[in-house]
Amino acid sequence: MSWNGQIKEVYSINLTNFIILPIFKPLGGDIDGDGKKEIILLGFFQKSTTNEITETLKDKIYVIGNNIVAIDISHITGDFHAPPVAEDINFDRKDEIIIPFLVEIYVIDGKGNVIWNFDKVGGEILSQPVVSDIDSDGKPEILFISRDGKIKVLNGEGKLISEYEVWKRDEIVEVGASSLALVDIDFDGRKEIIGWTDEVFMIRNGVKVWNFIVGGPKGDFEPPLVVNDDGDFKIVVTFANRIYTLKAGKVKK
Ligand SMILES: [Ca+2]
Ligand SMILES: [Ca+2]
Ligand SMILES: [Ca+2]
Ligand SMILES: [Ca+2]
Repeated sequence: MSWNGQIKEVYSINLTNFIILPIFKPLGGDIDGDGKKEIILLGFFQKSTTNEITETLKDKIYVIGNNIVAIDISHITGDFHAPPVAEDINFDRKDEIIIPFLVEIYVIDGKGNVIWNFDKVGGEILSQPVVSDIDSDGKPEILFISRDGKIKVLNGEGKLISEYEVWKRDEIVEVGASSLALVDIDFDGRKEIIGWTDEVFMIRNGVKVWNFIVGGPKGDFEPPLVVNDDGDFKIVVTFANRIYTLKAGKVKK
């Protein structure tokens, strides 16, 4: 394949009265199971003809496939907080949309039906959830960091199956948290969990095995990038004008 040096617009769509929240990047997900991904946007639908956001706003997810479909989620109450994610967590070949609110997670299908919600998050949800099969049993887990300093691990049915401690501090920790990178660094069939708050950390078999203090911002964390350099993993964390590249080191089995 070669690139002919050209780029063309496939389509552009004017979403009248739809306000996309800046922190929510568009998601790709196949929510109708036809094998093609839709573009999923989360935002507010504004009925008013004025530019003011009014009390009549309804929260909607826009799904852009061959045509635009709006999924009304105004029956779900909560404040948008961290970005949503689209993954198939129940093996029906359709991606569900996992929406983290301040203190609750909702999973909805492509019609807006609530599949489950989970509200025992232990304080606000700090990170975009990630979906990954961390124990290689063929079933996906959903992981995020909560204000109580723990990574919550939910199964595909929304049950809390594990909690892993990231920080143990008495004072209220004000920093935010990145979403988590899940990589099997030592090739033992279980994924290690790498993330960062004011420190980069790695959790292996449920226990924090190292941390590296980087300081940095209090919010808007880019997820860590884990690069496999021929089996020699490097972890890249960037913020402001700094890049940290860490070597995970040998992990004893
Ligand atoms: Ca589709
Ligand atoms: Ca599904
Ligand atoms: Ca699993
Ligand atoms: Ca491992």
